[in-house]
Amino acid sequence: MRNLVKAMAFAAALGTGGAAAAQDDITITLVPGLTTDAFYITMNRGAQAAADALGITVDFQGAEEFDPVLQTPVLDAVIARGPDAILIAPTDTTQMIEPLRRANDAGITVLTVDTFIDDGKYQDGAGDGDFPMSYIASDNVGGGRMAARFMAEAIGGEGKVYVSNVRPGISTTDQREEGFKAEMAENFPNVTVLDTQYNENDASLAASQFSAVLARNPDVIGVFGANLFSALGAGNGVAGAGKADDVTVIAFDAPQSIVDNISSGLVDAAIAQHPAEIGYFGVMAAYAVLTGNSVPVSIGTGFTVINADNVNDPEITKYIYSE
Ligand code: T6T
Repeated sequence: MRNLVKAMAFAAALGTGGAAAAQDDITITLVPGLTTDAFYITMNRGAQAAADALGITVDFQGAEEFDPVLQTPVLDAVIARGPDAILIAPTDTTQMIEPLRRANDAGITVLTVDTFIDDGKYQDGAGDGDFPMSYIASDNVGGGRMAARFMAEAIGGEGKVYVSNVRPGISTTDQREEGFKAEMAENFPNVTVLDTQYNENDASLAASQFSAVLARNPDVIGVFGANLFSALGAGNGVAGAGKADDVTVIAFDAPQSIVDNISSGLVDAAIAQHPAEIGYFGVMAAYAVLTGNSVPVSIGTGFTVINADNVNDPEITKYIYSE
């Protein structure tokens, strides 16, 4: 197996004082959900910081849209180049299992960041997608629950809200919706969660969906945008309908555009993930595996909530995603 050979070569190099040469030889490819999303650009920044610290090479190869049909050929090209490890945000829980198995079968160490395949519980002997070594990500169910609590508080614990989401089959956004609905059902029985609107990561579609929901439900008072594009579109839709004062928008993700919407009062709160942390610890975990160390099967990263009270605090603004 390629990884074992690498680990043995590395161990041998350590013994002869040649660690730097062996480290230089390690290559990891980070495959994001899509390349043009500030979330993954920030994740790559963290990954590069870890690569610099370790003296290894991490490259960034992805598709321009969040789509398993587009991610698969990118992944196949990466497999053909044969990095030591692939850190990937798989764009579908089931459709990316077989493409990733090809990487694993080629002897490439696979770890997933942000999203997972199968049930996300790796190395437990169960399921088709058990082979990745670790999953490094936010607690997305917990983040969805946080969003529900902020929403419920902002709307006084009652009224109609909905989730603007990407599409079913994406682990992160599915889990955020699950957490949001579970929290409302358990603790806020007077909040009605209307049907989810799926926008395919298209902020314009998410904006027009707000108008359609408003036409059917003139008393809608809240939207949870379950990722960057959903939240941006929901905010634009609310603004376009002249409802900024009446409708609460809770955003998942924190690019500058969402933060600007917090400053203007359009968005009430953003749950910022820590994508740089995901990239940093993803690379560190891959490196640990490649050098013969064991790693946790799951590594949880944090959140920072941004709202009008803290939006100018430098300790908070450092979590705004890079554009
Ligand atoms: O919310 C992030 C990421 O966590 C999710 O998996 C897909 O959407 C984003 O990249 C934001 O656009």
